[in-house]
Amino acid sequence: MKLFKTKSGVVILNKGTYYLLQGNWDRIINRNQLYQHLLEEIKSLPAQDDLSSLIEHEILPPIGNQEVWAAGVTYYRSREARMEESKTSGGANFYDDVYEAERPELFFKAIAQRVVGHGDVVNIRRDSTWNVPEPELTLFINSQGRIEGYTCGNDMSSRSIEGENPLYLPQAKSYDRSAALGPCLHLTRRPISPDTTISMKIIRKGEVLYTDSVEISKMKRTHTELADFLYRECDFPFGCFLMTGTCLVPPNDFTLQVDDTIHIEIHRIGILINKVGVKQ
Ligand code: DO4
Ligand code: MG
Repeated sequence: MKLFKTKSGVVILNKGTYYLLQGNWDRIINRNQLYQHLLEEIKSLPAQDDLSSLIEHEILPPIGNQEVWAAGVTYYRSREARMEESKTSGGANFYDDVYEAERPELFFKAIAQRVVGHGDVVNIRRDSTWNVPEPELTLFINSQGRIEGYTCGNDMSSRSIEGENPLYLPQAKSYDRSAALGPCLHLTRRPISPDTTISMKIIRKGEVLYTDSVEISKMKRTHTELADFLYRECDFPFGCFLMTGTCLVPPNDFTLQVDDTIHIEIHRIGILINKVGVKQ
């Protein structure tokens, strides 16, 4: 089941049938057993004609008052890339240590105001020389700490700022339009399958400059382990989005440019497409 937040209400797509649900997004999504709950609720909603044009023209990021957090160095490829970029700063060992440690790296990524949705523009920083998208399976965890849904996430990152000094991580990661979520919130009866693939394509002037994909089973940690750590000492009254880390890192000579297009696809969830811009 997919939930699209739109300007006209929440479009639910279940087994090829569309429903339109009115109400507050935060209240709709913050329930235990959300998938089961909505399966019951749509029984009393009229099936609608094709609402794909509503999704196409009125889509919003699938977020309300939730915070967005992110996990780091959860895949070996990210550990490798971070160690490489930070070797001159002397920070390389931090990444090796956190990959092996019991406690994961979890960092605050964004409030909803800094998040964009499908079809919108993500920014690169004007004071950064090396910028990449990070395609990440993103969990929706409700206020009770239960993982209730999934979406595609882009953890836009400045590798030049992060590589200069690990203490600059918040500036490398968190700025206006530094996070994209969407296109929908995907709800499943059971936890997402480990053979789910994440793919990313970066297009410049019609040419595909980078394309790769990975299965989420390559991740070192489990989703519940990340969620449990995040909820240890934090309450999230509206629930929370948690990006689970990247495994896809373009080669070191690649940096994003304004007008590039980023496609992030997670099997069964959908495709999140964003153009790259810069603050005006
Ligand atoms: O430690 C730096 C950030 C790591 C990250 O964002 C990732 O692995 O996805
Ligand atoms: Mg990341």
